[in-house]
Amino acid sequence: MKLVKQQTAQSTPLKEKTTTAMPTTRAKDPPTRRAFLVGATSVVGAAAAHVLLTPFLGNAADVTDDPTRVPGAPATEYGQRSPFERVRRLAKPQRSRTPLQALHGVVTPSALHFERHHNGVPRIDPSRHRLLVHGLVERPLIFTMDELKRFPAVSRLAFLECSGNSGQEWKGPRGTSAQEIHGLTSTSEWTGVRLSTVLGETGRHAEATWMLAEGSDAAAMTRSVPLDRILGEALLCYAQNGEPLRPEQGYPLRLLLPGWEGNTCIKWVRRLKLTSAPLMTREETSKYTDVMPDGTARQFTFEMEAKSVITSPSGGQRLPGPGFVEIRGLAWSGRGRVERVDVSVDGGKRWRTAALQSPVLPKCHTRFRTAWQWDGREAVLQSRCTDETGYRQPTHEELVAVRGTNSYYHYNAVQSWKIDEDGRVSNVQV
Ligand SMILES: Nc1nc2c(c(=O)[nH]1)N[C@H]1C(S)=C(S)[C@@H](COP(=O)(O)O)O[C@H]1N2
Ligand SMILES: [Mo]
Repeated sequence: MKLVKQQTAQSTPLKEKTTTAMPTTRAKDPPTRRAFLVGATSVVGAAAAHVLLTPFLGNAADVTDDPTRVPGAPATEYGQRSPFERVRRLAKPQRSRTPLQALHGVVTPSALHFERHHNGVPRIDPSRHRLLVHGLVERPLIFTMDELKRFPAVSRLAFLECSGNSGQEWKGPRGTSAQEIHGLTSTSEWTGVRLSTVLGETGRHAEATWMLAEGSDAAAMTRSVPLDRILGEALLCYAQNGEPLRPEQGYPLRLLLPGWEGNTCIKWVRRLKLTSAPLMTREETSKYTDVMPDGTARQFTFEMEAKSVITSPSGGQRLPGPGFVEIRGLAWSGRGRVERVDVSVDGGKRWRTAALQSPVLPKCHTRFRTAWQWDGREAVLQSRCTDETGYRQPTHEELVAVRGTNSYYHYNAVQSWKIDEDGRVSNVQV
């Protein structure tokens, strides 16, 4: 096949200064810090030698009783959080989970975005990364990252959820915390070029109805997606929350199909092939299909349906005592906006409508809150999301009635948190 190098209006592609070097320059730049630390009265002698070896903000023990009496830390090149904050992902080699119960608002800090990879996070030099677009196109093309960044860009907030999220709950209340059960979903602001813009360059044959996307990780993960259903919103992203994608999220380039199961959002994407039919790869046959009660399998179940979870109070937490509690949580739908979230404190007998934090964006985590006076007695907290299509999040019983328990993916039932008289919160199914 003849590959034509991509050329746009001007022949010299815009050059950007590469910023691939790790920000390790602080180690070679001690004078400012030394001057500062010598001036700090509490840091002298042997302690100073120790402190000079660690970034100032990285050591909670260095905190003084009265911060108004010592100069503060100098400016830094790349920030880090307070040493008092310890919230972390729950990480296993092939996945890590977002600590939903510890977050505020709707944006997931990039360092806490969940990860799912089938064979590790590759290290990719963006200057050598290429995207090949071929198959049923008029002009097969290869794009560099600079060329992709030169196209008109778009940014949007969107959640990304693994279809295996909460999957252990099919078999009963298995997980303990919101993070452990539901932590394979996160929200970022994503920036990139529309897939439709790129396909505008390559052209497309009339029979090109599907697209295969392939990653350049050791798993070389592939998925087929129906082209006309994704073209309106599909993005080839190179940025997340204002900076380049994290390696875990697909640096330097990933496909993002807002609202669709995470596995279709191929990371480290190197190849797009337009085809006339799905290619029936492993990830759409042996994996990512849903076995129904009669033993047949649903295939190509792309949309993540409406779901919600109360993140506070949630499993593993403990209420300090009776009185005011703000019930807080997240709701989302792969089919559009969250229309309403109802909350129950009596296991689903009575419901009240929670307040939604604006803006309520389509295919994006939405924060809900409602006030509650806990009387100190046992209670079961639930939230139930209704999306703009009118779809209402099912109870566990309703979901199992339709899907049986042969499935692993696409579990979106109402989460129940039981509060004991001593304030302890645990995972139950009612
Ligand atoms: N190339 C490649 N893309 C991939 C994967 C992978 O293993 N390799 N995992 C997929 C799965 S199963 C999910 S849920 C999402 C996870 O995206 P994240 O790690 O940015 O949260 O990436 C998808 N894209
Ligand atoms: Mo996934």
